[in-house]
Amino acid sequence: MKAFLFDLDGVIVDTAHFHYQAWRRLANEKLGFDISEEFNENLKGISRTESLERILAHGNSTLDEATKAAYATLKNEWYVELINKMTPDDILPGVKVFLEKTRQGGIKIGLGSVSKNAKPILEKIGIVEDFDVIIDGTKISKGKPDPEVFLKGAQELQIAPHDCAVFEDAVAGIEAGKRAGMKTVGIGQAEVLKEADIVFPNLVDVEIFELLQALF
Ligand code: B16
Ligand code: MG
Repeated sequence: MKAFLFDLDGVIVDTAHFHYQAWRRLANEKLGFDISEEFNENLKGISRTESLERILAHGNSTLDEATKAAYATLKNEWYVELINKMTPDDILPGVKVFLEKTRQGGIKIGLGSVSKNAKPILEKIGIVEDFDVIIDGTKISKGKPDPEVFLKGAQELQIAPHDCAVFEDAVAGIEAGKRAGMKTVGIGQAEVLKEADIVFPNLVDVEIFELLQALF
């Protein structure tokens, strides 16, 4: 195993809650319906435009393309207001230590996120320097479950996909990792992330050697 590729939202930080707040505000103020936290699960790892499509379908609503673009921009403005308040305290438990162990183990570190806000978030939480490569929504044309985001990460690191492991909290992200031909580590609930090679509730106390043994 030569590289670990990390998803951002749900693995490094919990921005899913901010995405939910901003989408909910849009649904309430502009679309005239509500979305539940349970429905928000369907938006994890899904691109901004596809998320809006899913919300509209959920509320049996349709909009013209110009309005969709305006609403996606508005949601992002509200989302950016929320992430601007993030600090290093927002890094999820176990992440910093796990990144250090990864580095010490001689394994490269990459980010594979479909978010166009990924880099500013890493800067806000002070860990942008920990990444050898950052692939985000500005560098890809297809969101998860398409494998593009992880294949680009491997390519930029010049490491073969089968020598990479993907860390993901979303079903769409695990599928993307598998389609890329990589090992997959689920972060969350095993009942949800059924397709992952192994699942941990979070990165607290995860040991590299034991993880690699479990994967092979
Ligand atoms: P943005 P990830 C994803 O990040 C989120 O899980 C998803 O909810 C969001 O819609 C997507 O980024 C796009 O984000 O609007 O900031 O470009 O899980 O791939 O790190
Ligand atoms: Mg995620």
